[in-house]
Amino acid sequence: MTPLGFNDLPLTGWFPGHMLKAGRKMHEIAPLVDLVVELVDARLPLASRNPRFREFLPGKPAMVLANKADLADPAASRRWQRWFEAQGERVFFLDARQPDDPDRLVRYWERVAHEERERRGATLALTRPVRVMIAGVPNVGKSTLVNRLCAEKRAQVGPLPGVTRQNQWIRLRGDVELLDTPGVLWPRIRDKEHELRLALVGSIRDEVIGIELLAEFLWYELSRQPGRVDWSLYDLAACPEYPDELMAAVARRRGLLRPGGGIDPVRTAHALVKDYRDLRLGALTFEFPPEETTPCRPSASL
Ligand SMILES: Nc1nc2c(ncn2[C@@H]2O[C@H](COP(=O)(O)OP(=O)(O)OP(=O)(O)O)[C@@H](O)[C@H]2O)c(=O)[nH]1
Ligand SMILES: [Mg+2]
Repeated sequence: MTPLGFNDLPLTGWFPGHMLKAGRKMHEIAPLVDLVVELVDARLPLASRNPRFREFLPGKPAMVLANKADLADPAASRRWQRWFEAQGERVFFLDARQPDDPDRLVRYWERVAHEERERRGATLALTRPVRVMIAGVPNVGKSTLVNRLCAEKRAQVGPLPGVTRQNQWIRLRGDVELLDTPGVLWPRIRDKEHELRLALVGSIRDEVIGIELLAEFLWYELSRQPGRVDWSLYDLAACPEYPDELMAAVARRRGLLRPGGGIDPVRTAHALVKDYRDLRLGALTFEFPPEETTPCRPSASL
């Protein structure tokens, strides 16, 4: 009998009611917006892309911002940049907490919105503010970006998915309005590994998955690119062959051994996941570009 793999486990089907409502609202509001900016997680640039956004928002000019680039492997991000460009998509990698040149981003959005107006035959400049919808899966950094681009902090931010519950328009200086939207997943995730990756990057709550399973999956991901991980954190020279060995090393290092030598499995799992999220194990990307495809149209430069 072959051992069970992660994909043999059932999906949780986590799709809280507020996401259904938020998706409908995005669809309703789409006619009012000039441009859709979709935030994805730089560590999972395709797997964190909600395929339904393009159905909700057909025909809208769009750009992809791959956020949390500080947590991703820079070489992998460069490969992704080339891949998106080859698809003719506008993409920009950033750390929303400190974007390099926020004004440049806003000026670029204005330009795209005006070009779109011209393309549709409008001869006059926009007579109302440029409206930009910020969309993306939960916890990807939408509200953080909105706050960075806005002089005063307006949008609520937090480390768990599901912080923003309603659409909120925020006026920037100049003539741009941003719409911060709640994070929206889609009802049918591809498979268990996909769901677990979304959980690792924080788009699905840990308790929905179970912290011990999440920690075991993290070991699996670390074992797939052992050369990029800082194993010295747990006094290890290399990736342990089995997840239990990693857990034992984490428990030893974090003082989570029980009298008699056993480990506290739940606290150890939390410690490992937290070390990863706090960037103590290294900057890692969990998804790599599919095979190179033929370019279809050139992407606009920022
Ligand atoms: N390291 C890192 N952390 C970030 C970045 N952007 C946002 N964060 C953090 O990610 C967490 C989620 O940020 P939010 O802005 O609340 O995310 P959101 O997409 O609005 O989340 P929901 O409203 O729940 O959908 C917060 O703890 C932020 O500080 C980034 O570029 N790098
Ligand atoms: Mg938010």
